[in-house]
Amino acid sequence: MSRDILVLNGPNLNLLGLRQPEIYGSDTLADVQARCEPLADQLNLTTDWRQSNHEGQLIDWIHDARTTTGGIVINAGAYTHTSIAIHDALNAYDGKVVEVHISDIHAREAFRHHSYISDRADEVIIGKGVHGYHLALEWLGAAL
Ligand code: CA2
Repeated sequence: MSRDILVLNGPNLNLLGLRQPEIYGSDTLADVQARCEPLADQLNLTTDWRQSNHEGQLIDWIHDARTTTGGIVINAGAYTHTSIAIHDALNAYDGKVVEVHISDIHAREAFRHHSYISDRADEVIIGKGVHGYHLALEWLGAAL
């Protein structure tokens, strides 16, 4: 199985580290990526990091990943709680799926408690801050 991993980030995660540090911390997405890359190397994984604010773009990238990757790490942002379309795209994906949330979605507003991603995900990492991305790569490193 391929050890190429798509790390997919959804809407507003381009603002990570720039706003609401009390919830999401002060690292930017670029900081998180830079810190994860040496770990990915150690685990013999190759990562492709992408972020989009557009549901269709995220779905197109999931479709492209079907033939090129062994796993997807996905923080779908608020689409987690709304998108049957992303759920369906992940169901058409045969590799491993790890869902990451920086904050503890179960300790926040009720509308964040349900995830359309979780029932497809092979592993779910919630509320560990940006360290959740490291944990996701470690899980995939062992699983693939
Ligand atoms: O905790 C997470 O990782 C979330 O997926 C983040 C989403 C939120 O809608 C989910 O319920 C939980 C929001 C990402 C927005 O990120 C921002 C970061 C800084 C400033 C504003 C938004």
